[in-house]
Amino acid sequence: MVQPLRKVLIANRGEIALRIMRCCRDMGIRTVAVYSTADRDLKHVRLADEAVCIGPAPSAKSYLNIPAIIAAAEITRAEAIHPGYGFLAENADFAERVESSGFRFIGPTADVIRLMGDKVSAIKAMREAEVPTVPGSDGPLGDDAALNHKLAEQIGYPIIIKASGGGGGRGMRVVHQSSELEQSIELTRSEAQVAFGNPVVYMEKFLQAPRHIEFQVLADTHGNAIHLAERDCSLQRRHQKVVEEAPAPGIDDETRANIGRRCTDACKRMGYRGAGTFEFLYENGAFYFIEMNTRVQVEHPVTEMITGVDIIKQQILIAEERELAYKQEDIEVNGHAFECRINAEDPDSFMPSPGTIMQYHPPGGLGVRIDTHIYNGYKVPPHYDSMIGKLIVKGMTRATAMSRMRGALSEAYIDGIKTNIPLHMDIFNDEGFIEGSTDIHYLERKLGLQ
Ligand code: MV4
Repeated sequence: MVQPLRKVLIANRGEIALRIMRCCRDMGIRTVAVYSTADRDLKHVRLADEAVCIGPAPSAKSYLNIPAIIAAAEITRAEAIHPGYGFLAENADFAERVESSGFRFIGPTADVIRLMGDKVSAIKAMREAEVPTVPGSDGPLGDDAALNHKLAEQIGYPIIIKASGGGGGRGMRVVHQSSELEQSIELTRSEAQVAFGNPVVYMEKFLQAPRHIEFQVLADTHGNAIHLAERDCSLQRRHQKVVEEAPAPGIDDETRANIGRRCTDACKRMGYRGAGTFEFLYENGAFYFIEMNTRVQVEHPVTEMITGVDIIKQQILIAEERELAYKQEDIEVNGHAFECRINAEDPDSFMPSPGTIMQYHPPGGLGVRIDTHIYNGYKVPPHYDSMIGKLIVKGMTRATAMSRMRGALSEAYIDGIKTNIPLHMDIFNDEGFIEGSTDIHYLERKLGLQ
């Protein structure tokens, strides 16, 4: 049964809230913005049909305040809630309370979010679907030291101990030799108990210089699933992505079709609903699944630029229980896209640089897209993530997209706050990056040398 949505509440802030608001407007859906007292002047708050203040500046009292968000949906008679990314986007309890309060959660069901949030159960689900995973413990580690040693020898050092409740770089420890094994397991376990309230840990072979490649999927409530090819997100610092691109350099059509098919099969098996991302490490020509994200991601625009598919619109259509209008054969990769995350930060120290934007001159032209909520006079608050927007470019080839990004970066002008635009300039003039020969440690290595 198709359930057309007439009003959507956007449970987020900043550029993604504006991105969702614009999409709803395109679709003729009314929007409700929710905002903290620090965010009264956000662009989407001014443009939304309705806006509700949900609490003070600290996220814990506003954007993470589940009762306040559900109350805002009730008083405005919204029909669905879009969580964006971050905040409550992968909180299974939130998804559950949204739906038990009579609203549609624009994302997967709570049980699938929970299944993917637990890394041990996510990996188990992937093995069952024949998605390639990292050689490892195939489940939680027990307390039998001899057994753990045997397992580590079989896998081969170095290995990595990861918390099942972790993810995104939290709760992991590399072990180089057997003399460190028992202590490392115990340390990771106790840290995991404190950080996630879950002492379960597992073991994987530690891949020393992989790339981070992820597949974008869409799955509807009728058992259809497609993939929108992959992104390379290897350029990162302290687990924060800095530049992303699509498609990933050097991945051929056959490999893409093979891994993409395994991802869509996995979606069908687990009853996945909505947009999702399968994260892989890629080393020596092989893919190894590590985690799944059950939300729209910051870097979704690079995929939109090369496929022409509006991912936010697809999320909403899927929430309306419509059948996907695309078959896998309809999806073509065209050209190449890059995204630079623009942060309000010192380009040398990486310290946040909140404050008032005195002048903003955005770049433009063919193949240039800017997703940002900033404007002249906008005051970047100190309370939230320092990302203030994304500069996305598309070109026919990787090289033309790259020179277009250089041009756009040189045209961009933001005065009043510091930004990482100079860092992006350096990256787009880096020989190794231009060649496409990076790995997940490349940027940190480069920065260490400077
Ligand atoms: C790994 C790994 C090497 N081998 N797993 C870090 C974030 C989390 N998503 C998983 N992470 C890693 N898991 C194995 N078996 C290296 C990392 C890793 C990493 C992964 C993706 C992007 C950036 C990274 C930076 C450091 C370590």
